[in-house]
Amino acid sequence: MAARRKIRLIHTSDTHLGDDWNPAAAARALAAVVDSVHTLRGDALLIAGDVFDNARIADAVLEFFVSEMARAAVPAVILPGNHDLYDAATLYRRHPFADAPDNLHIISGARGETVALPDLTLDVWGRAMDSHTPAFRPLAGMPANRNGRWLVAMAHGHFHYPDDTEERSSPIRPHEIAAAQCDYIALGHWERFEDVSQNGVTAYYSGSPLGAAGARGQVAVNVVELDPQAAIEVSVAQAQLPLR
Ligand SMILES: [Mn+2]
Repeated sequence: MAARRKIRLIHTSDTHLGDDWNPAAAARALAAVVDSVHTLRGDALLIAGDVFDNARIADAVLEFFVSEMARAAVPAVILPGNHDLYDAATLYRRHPFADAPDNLHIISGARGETVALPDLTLDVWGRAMDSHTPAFRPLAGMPANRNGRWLVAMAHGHFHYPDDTEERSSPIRPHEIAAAQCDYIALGHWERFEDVSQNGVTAYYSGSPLGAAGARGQVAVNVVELDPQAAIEVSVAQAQLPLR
């Protein structure tokens, strides 16, 4: 059984690159997130869906993203969301991704896929969204075995509070978080930072880099510390960083 290392993850979501309203702002925010990986000495970057705003975006946006992931240098794990579905027409199979650097990992399995990062003693699991419907359950089928490594799940969907009776697409239920056999759940789909941990299972929305920031001219990311020696093995803090 591999000894788990102390590692630090940078978690964000909903960067919406190529959005029609303010594409320059979205690009600057992504660049600031990549800067944060260096500034905060992150060991890996997780982007939990809606990386891109829509499937019509230009190749130049995809090329920008791929080059930023290369600049991140650490492993970057990407989970498709409802704005950037992994379906038959997915943008993730367009040609800019053919030249993607080795550190870029795109979860593409709609029934669940694990990205193994043995150098970090880390497995990252997620289900790539192929359709945004009530039947798509982002946490269904999470593996229970941890083979001694950290297990982090990524999920893009709507958390239903216990008193929330509305039926929404890509639902995430409290009992599913409570029953999860993982160390952290990196959530995306909401613009705001939110702690939705249940029964000792740590689960947070990061919010979008700009939407979760406390002030103009800043971005916010989640900093996830995984430390096997600490009294609390998993801790999450929000870091605010300047836009360039
Ligand atoms: Mn979404």
